[in-house]
This record gives sequence, C-alpha cells and structure tokens, in this order.
Amino acid sequence: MQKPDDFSRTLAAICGALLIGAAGIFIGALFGPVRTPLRNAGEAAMLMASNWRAVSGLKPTEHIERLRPDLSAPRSADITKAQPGVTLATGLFGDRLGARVIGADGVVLHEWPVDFFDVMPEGKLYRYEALVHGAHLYENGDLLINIDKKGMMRVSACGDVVWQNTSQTHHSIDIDDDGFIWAPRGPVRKTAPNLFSHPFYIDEIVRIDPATGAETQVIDLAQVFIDSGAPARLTSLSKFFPDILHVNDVEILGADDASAFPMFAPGDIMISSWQNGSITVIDRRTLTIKWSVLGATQFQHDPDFNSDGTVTALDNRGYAPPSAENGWIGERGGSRIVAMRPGGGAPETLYQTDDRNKFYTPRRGKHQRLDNGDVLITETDAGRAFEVTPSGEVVWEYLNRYGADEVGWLMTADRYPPAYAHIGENCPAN
Ligand SMILES: [Ca+2]
Repeated sequence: MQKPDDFSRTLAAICGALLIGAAGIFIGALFGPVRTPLRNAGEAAMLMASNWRAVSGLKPTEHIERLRPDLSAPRSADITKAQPGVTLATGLFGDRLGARVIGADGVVLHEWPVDFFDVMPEGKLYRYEALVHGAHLYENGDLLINIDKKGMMRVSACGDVVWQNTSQTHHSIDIDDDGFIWAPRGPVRKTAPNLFSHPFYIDEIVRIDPATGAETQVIDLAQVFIDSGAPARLTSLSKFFPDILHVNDVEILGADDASAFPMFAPGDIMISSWQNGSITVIDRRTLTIKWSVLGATQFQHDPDFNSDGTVTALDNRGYAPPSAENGWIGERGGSRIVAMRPGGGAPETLYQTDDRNKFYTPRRGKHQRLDNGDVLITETDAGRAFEVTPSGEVVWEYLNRYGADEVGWLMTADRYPPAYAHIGENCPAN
C-alpha cells in the first residue's frame, strides 16, 4: 500500500477537522445541555481547518484576500482632482495590524509604532485573532481605535497609550459635538421574558469620555425596541443567532447638520444593523425610535448624516447575485453608495461599480463624503481605498498589497486636512 504524502495527510486532517467541526456545530445546535461546549469545540475545529496558518502564527490569513484581477495591472489617477489632505488608514500592513497616515501620492507619512495584534491579549486563542474596525484621528496625533469586541484605545502619535478600556466596543467610532466618543459594544447577554424565553445576545451602544476612556452612558437597545413598540424587530430574527442586531455603526447628529433634518434633533442617534439590513434613528431624549428604514440596503455599513439632508451608506449588497436587471458589473454585482432621504423619496444610488471601476466588498467597508463632492470609499475585502468623483472618475487610489498576488484588508480610510501631514514628525522613530 502506498504511503500517503504530506499533502494527503494535511488534506485528510483538514477534512477530518471539518467533519468533526460540522458535526459539533450541528449536534450542539440541537441538544440543549451539551449545546455550548459542543458548539465551541465544533467552531474551534472549523477554525483550525480553515485558518490553520493564522492559528499557528505563520500568516494572518483571515485578513488577506486574493488580489482581484482587475486591480492587478498598474492604474493611474489624476490626483490633482482629489480632495486635498492626507488619509488615515487602518488594517493589515505586512504582518502588522496597524494605522498609518498616507499622503496624496500614496507615500506613508507616519505609522503608529504599535502592532494591534499584540494588544489586549485576554481571551484570545492565537495572536492573529484581532481586528481593528473603527478609528478617529485627533489633530494632536492621538489615535482612537477599536480593537474589535475587546475595547478602545487612545494612542499618541508616538505610540504611548493614553488610555485603554475593556468596553467590548467594535466597528465605527463617532465623536459628538461635546467631544464624547460613541461606538457599538457587545454583544452582551440579556434576558427579557417578554421577548424570548431564553437568554439572547444583543449589542449596546456606549458613550465614552475622551479624556479617560470611561463609559459615561450605555444604551440598552433591547429596551429601545421594547419602548418603541417594535419588539418584533428583534424577535423575528433567528433565536439561534448569537448576535441579533450586529450593530456596525453609531452616528450622532451634529448641530451643523441638524437643520437639514427637521424631523430629527441635534444629538439624535443613528444605528446600522447588519443583521437585518436596517438603519434607525433614535430620539436622544426619549430613547425611542424616530425613523427606520428596513431592507433598502443589504448588509450595509457606515451610514452618515449629510448636510444636504441625506443619509448615505455603503450598501455592501453582500452575497447578492449579479443580474441582468441590476446591470451591475463585477463579482456578484458590486456594492454601491446609497442615499436615503428621511421623510420622503426612494433610496438613490450615489455611486456603483461600472466598467471603469469595479467595486465590491461583501463585508466590512466605509465611506466618507468629501467637501469637493467626491466620495472616499474603503473597499475592505479588495484591500483598497479610492476617491471617486460624482461622474465616476477615480482620482485617488490606495491598494494595500500583501506580496505579489494578495491584499491585506484595509479597514478604514478617512481623509483629514493637509495640516495632519505633520503628525508624528517629532516622534523619536522619525
Ligand atoms: Ca457613519
């Protein structure tokens, strides 16, 4: 009998782990008393099979994608048309989970000397089990960053930790008019007999003191839905799902934009639920729902209030098939930037993939409307950020290559004024 080679043994081990993992998850889902340990064991086996190199510390494979063929050839952009300034980018850079400031020409002007794979190790199974998913840059060079579902950090330009907390924050960070920081957190375990007969997991939203990192307010979203007379918005979601809203954005309406939204008031809170494709605005005073749109977007990210009275979001259209009807180009039909007008009108597509520029990130991603009318889009799963004009011309692009034929996830890209180019120039490493 022929002896199996290394590849065959590895393949057999992976198949075995997959089978054991699938069986564990299946049995664990069915039988209550053994549900949690079996599910955990099953998920661990699946993780090992699908990401053994990351688990083994060899390569952060969970943050890496194949370079899309349409991005492999050199591309040029007329950067003189781009919104002036520098771009704060976060994501996988080489084998580091980091943050950097990029100039208009794509040159890295500053890099925070912190590898976020090495912070907040509590509860991690392996070093690469970490994600940054939301950031904000202060004028003095301090960086706020969410270590997904662990907590938030404020780090100086030179890498000193000003504070860090264990708030379990994740996804986007927003700053309100008083300087307080807002983010989703959780999911946390709750019981509410009028909703479910069993415990469930749901995100909260939290307000954080920028000076200390301390929580100054926590908003219970289950209570918001109950108090708004909309409990079915929660109970209609699968009871087996461990994270029934999966909030991926919190945005506070600022006084400057509030006049464009007569139905809202400054301080009102917008949240985005990935799980049910909804965007909801909550009254800051009564903590009840003022407005909600359900189903206009599919697995969307990063809704923003705009001074023209629109709410724009990155509509990932995750897992949607391409079709003759939508006419969209690219794998699965492409993502889009969608504009909604609370109080009237159907959602409009502000930007979508075309034959000049394919655009698709099935998960993750951000967008930022710029003063010159362009949109800066973080296409996370393509490892790219690009600025596009209203006519669809790409005038700035940053491709986060990882080796010759792969890219690293780019989690955020935000344009800041030109003065931010000086951040970090007095740090010892520079
Ligand atoms: Ca947002």
